[in-house]
Parts: sequence; structure tokens; C-alpha cells
Amino acid sequence: MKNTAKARKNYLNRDFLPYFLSSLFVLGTMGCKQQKHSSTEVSNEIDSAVDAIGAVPNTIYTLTSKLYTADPSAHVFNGKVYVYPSHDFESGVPEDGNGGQFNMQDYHVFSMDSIGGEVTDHGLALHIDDVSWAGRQMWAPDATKKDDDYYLYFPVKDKEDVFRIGVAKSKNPSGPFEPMDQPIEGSYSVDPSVFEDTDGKYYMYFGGIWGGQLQKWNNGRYIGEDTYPAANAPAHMPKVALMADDMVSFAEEPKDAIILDENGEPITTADNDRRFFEAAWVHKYNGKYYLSYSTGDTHNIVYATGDNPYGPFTYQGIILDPVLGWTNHHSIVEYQGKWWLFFHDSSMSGGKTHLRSVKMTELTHNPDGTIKRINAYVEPNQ
Ligand code: FUB
Repeated sequence: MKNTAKARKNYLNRDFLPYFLSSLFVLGTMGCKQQKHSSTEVSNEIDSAVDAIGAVPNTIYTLTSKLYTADPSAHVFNGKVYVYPSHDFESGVPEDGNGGQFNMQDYHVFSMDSIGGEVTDHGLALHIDDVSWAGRQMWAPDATKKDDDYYLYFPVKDKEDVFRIGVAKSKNPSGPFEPMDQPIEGSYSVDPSVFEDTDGKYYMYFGGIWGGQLQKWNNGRYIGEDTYPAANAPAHMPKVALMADDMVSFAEEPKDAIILDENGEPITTADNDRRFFEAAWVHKYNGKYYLSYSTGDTHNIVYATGDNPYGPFTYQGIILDPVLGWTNHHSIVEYQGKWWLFFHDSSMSGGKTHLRSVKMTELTHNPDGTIKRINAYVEPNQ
């Protein structure tokens, strides 16, 4: 599973660089038409790109080559790393401008004894047919453990085509999980992630714009149409709610987890490089709360820090540059004394946005608490 430098260079040459180049091209030219190239021209471009970026990128581990997986939420349970990803597959639903092609129907859980070691696919953990209230599209899940129980949190559209967040329970971290017969009351939108604080409280962060429908809600009420704050007004923010003791309901109304700029002002709608889009995740490091997320239209994974789980969080910088494919979604976990970034890209499917695969690489906190920026395709400066 580990990509050696040589294998990695071959991988870059063979599978990835044409797509990397074209995605750079798309990102860089913003609306210009992509030119057609002969295969010789493409191969020359690949060689010079390898020279330009350096042949050996970060040490990246791939979760599995057997299934398409995305949106990885990683946790350490009982000394092992468990990964709870979306299970991408080709359902045949075309892109409809609303994320319809992300038409996932089930979840598998994966575990490993070491990063880079053998990965176990524990098989079907939950299927949409077993969720009585679900309509379609099982998106990015997360899981947590409380006492002897494991909880899988998953966004799925209900029969009215509105995203809600469901919960399923198991005695085993790999499932199978038994779903509740209702979504979490007061839940909406997508991308739940549950953070266990050091005082034993659990908080859910959630929300995603565009196909994730956050922009269709106002103060916990579904308004059914897209509404965005004015360009210079505070942007849509991720939501946060304390979990009740039963772990299947909120103890409070979800609130905004406010993200501030360096002047203490909320990040605005026009600030595409920094405003929240989806994939909120919280980890705690040296007593600080790190809220990381994918950014609007720009698809960086960035982070902001705060002094408590509700924020406000002050924007700090980029963790992960955009990856091949349209989405960027990650998690951060400490394991065996190191920190790891889990993410996905579309290299395994040759760039198809809805067919992604989960990867992981080491994440570094600098001595001042900032996080070292990662480009998954470029060797970091030593
Ligand atoms: O996997 C479907 C959606 O794509 C997720 O919910 C988003 O975070 C994005 O990765």
C-alpha cells in the first residue's frame, strides 16, 4: 500500500499527471477552453511537470483500491484506526448541478493497525434500504464512541428530498449499525462530524452549501430556496450543537460556529478563499480547538482556531491545497504520537468527481501551533 518514491513517480506518470495538469489548467484559467493535445504533447508535458514539481510527492497512503471511497472520518478506537468514508459508486445519475451524481447507498467501515499497514474492509455497515425515512444520497458520515456503544452519523435525503442527519448504533466500531427510525430532531444539511472534548462532552458540527442545502435553511427553518447573505455580509457558517446524553439527539438548537478574519470580523460571502463551504472537522491540539473545513468555490482545506468548541474561530491558513476532483473533504486524527490527515481525490477514477478514493498523509503542527501546508502532489520542502 505504501507508495515508494519510484512507484510514486510511475503512478504520477501513468495515471495522474494528465488529470493533474488538466485540473491545474481548469483552476488556473477559470473559464478558458481546454485545448486538445496529441499524446506526444501530453507526455512531454508530463515529463516537464514531473521535473517542475519534483518527482516524489508527500508520502501518501491509499486506503483501498477495491472500492471508491470519499469523505473519510478517521478515529482511533481500541488502538486501531477506523475510517468511516462515503462509499462512492457509479449509479448512472448524471451531474445535475445539485450533486445528484453523488448517489451513494451504503457505508463500509475500514480499519488498520498502522498507517500504511494492511487495511480491513469490514463490509456493509449500513444500507439505505434499512433506513425507514431515507430517500436517496448517503453522504459524508462520521462516528463516535460513548461508553460501550458506537454511533454512526450520516446525512441522507428524506423522502421529501431534504437532507437530514441520521444516527445508527452498534456495539462494534465496524458495525453493522442499527439505524434510529427518525433523523436527529432539528438536524439538517450534510457532513456531520462529532468531536469528543476532553471533558467528555460531544459536539456535532455540520453543514454544507450548494448540494448540501445549508443555504436553503434559515434559523433552523427550511425555506426551500437558495439564499446567500450579501457579498460583504457574514457568510453561511458551519453549525455546532452539543449532543444530548443519549447521543441520538441534540441538547440544544444548533448555532453558528463563527469564523473570523484577522481583524475579528466574520468571514464574508465574497471571501471565497476563506469562507465555509462544507466538511467541518474539529480537533484539539495543545488546548486549542482547530476547526478545519473546505472553502467556498476554491476547495482548499483550511483551518481556524478558537478557545472553546463553539468558537468563534479565527482563520489561520491552508492545510491542504485543492485535490484532483471537485470536492475536498478531510479529517485529522492523532495516532501513535503523530497526526494524520485523511482526504480523498479522484485520481483512481481518472478524475471523475463522484468516484473518489481515500488517502492519508502525515500532518505537522509547527511549534507555534500553525499547521504545515500540504499539497498532495508536491514534495514538501524538507
Ligand atoms: O460525498 C458527497 C459530498 O461531497 C460530501 O458530503 C461533501 O463533503 C463532498 O465531499
